[in-house]
Amino acid sequence: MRSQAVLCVVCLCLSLPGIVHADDASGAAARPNLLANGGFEEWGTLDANTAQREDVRNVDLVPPGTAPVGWIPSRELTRDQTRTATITLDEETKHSGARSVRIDNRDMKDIALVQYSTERYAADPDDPHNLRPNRRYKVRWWVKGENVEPSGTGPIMMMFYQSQKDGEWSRTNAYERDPRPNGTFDWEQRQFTFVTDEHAKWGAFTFQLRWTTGTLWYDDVELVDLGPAVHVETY
Ligand SMILES: [Ca+2]
Repeated sequence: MRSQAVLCVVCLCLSLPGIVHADDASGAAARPNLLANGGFEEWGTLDANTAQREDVRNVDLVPPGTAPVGWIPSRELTRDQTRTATITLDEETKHSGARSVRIDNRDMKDIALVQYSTERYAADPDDPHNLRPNRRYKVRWWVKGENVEPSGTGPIMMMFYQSQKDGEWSRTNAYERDPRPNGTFDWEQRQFTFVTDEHAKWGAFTFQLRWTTGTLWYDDVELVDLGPAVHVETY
């Protein structure tokens, strides 16, 4: 009886269209990655405008003056402007390909690495990297840690998307869920999903060591469009 009951449950799950999760490993793997250089294989010199930003200059970059293409390093500004955080091209520790990005933080100031889905506030309607309205997205990535010591919110992947309605912009945040990375651990994949509203235009994706010391490596970051969002109305 018990095996029959289990079989029936399995059949029920397989027969319900709503139960077929398009965001499982096989489904998501077939979808294009909307983030550029998620494998951190391409590195280049920062453009002059970005390199001059004070929050960017506050990060030690290895090799000097370079960053993963498409990503912007940023360091919380401090009164003493002491550089105690490093973003490094790592060719020894990587999840796939030849490279990863390594972030070291030696005090409680924030350090971040951010990618915008498209040119901010200048979204071209035809830009395939724009976030589209009323869609369900998944962001996932691989991370490895060494001596990660959170104090507060811990290291996170944070994204936000911007919506524009009647000329006004509004921001919606989504975060990696607990438990967040802690201690020393080997490569693991983490992920979350989010749904855009009807006015969504573009988004930003940020790895951030917030009130946290230690070393984190990131690789194979993906953003995939899982399809139309399903809105449920209650009467
Ligand atoms: Ca890589």
